[in-house]
Amino acid sequence: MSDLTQQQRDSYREQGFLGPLTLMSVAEMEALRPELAAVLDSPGRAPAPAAEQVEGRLANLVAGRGGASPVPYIESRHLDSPAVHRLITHPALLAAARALYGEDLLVWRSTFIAKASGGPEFQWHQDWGGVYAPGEEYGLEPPLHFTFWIAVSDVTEDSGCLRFVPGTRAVLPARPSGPGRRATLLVPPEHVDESRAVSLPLRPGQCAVFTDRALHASGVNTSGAERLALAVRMTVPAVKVRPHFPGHACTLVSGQDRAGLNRLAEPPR
Ligand SMILES: O=C(O)CCC(=O)C(=O)O
Repeated sequence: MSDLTQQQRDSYREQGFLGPLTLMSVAEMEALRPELAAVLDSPGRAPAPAAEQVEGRLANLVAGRGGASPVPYIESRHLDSPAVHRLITHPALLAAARALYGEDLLVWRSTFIAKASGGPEFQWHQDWGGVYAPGEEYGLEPPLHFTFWIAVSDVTEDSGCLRFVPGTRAVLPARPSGPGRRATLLVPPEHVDESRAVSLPLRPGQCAVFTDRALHASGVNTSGAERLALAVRMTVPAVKVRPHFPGHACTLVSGQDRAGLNRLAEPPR
């Protein structure tokens, strides 16, 4: 994949998401898998959150860790793992990101999302505002971010692929999924026209890119195998990012940081 076509760029602006985009072959991603599995077996820099913060989305991500917080294992591993850093700076990903947002680009977060066999659905939501508690500021000023969601395993209808309602650009009403301070904000069914929803299955090594207002969900994993993805959260240097754990820093992945608003991380060795 090189730069995107004008039609792909227009479609992204119109629909709020684009994919599948192919970063590498299935064989190449499968060859990377043992290295990524080793990363997921050891903790990185992000500390486990306080108990009252392990709600909603995070609770869904507790897969096979005996109830221990998954956060140190899945959160922003590009800060300590060269293999994950190579993924977030993959030339094809960056070419697509530049075609959509210009030369200067930051990764402010990445998260491995392991949906275990039998793992639950993610209900309809927008990433806009969903990272922090209702009433709390978003953490990005101004609030602009977009996600490259990379399939590490096969991501099929059965394993709970992403689904989108195309063309959602408005910020929709949302309710917290539960009582926790950091519960995911979910869009209630009356604001979701499921009849228009489209599924986006991905082969290992493919990705989708979506905006922070893209209305998306994913189904229960009935495939019998773990569904593994890496969600790469990006923005531009003109956005001030609130550090979300001690030692957090942004990573400049393309161009220059002419704004100087954020602490920048060196690539891991
Ligand atoms: O991995 C999933 O099933 C949902 C992911 C998602 O909602 C996101 O990355 O914003």
